[in-house]
Amino acid sequence: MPKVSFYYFQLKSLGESQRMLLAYGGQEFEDIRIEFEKFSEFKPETPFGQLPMLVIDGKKYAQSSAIARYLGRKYGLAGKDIEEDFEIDQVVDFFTDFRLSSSAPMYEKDEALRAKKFAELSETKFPFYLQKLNEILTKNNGFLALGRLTWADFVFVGFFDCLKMLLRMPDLEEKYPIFKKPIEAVKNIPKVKAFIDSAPKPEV
Ligand SMILES: N[C@@H](CCC(=O)N[C@@H](CS)C(=O)NCC(=O)O)C(=O)O
Repeated sequence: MPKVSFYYFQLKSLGESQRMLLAYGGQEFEDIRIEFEKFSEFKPETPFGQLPMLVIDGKKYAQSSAIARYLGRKYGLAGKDIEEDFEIDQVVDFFTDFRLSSSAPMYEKDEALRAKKFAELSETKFPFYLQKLNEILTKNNGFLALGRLTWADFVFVGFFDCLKMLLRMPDLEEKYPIFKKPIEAVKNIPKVKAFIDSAPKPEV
């Protein structure tokens, strides 16, 4: 078995999907959580100056979606042909658009501007993304793509708590009950559940 280390912060956010995928694949890995205060020292050690980073037998890889896609392929959670992969990729890219839109206000330093941006997005963009996700999950039998479990579900589930915080919607899955389906599907896989139960539990 290769020696695998996964580096991220003490957050779920962009790193939890890959941790859960590694657990799903039965891959032993060092789960390294860098302290925010120490990251500036560590930054030059990463391929693009950011985390997450996956290290396999000393070789470094970055970009959360690329890592999740790689692990999904490795552990049988990808498409059966390139058209099916296309379907998974498009939904993950769509979810990335939503993720970036939801985090946009956070980068606004001025508090009044941050509130304004959040209010605008809440009116113009978030309802569209949420409705579309609801449609996608309904069409796919409670999964993100292909009507079955794929690595896209891990991406969604890994970021979900962060999404709720960014949207300021702690009851998101009550408003959209079908969102519970991929969460239950992923978190109840025995190897994933064992990882979650034993891992640190950051809120988002
Ligand atoms: N496109 C990258 C974005 C990664 C990213 O934004 N990482 C943040 C944490 S969530 C980070 O490393 N921030 C520290 C910094 O940029 O200095 C990915 O998907 O992996």
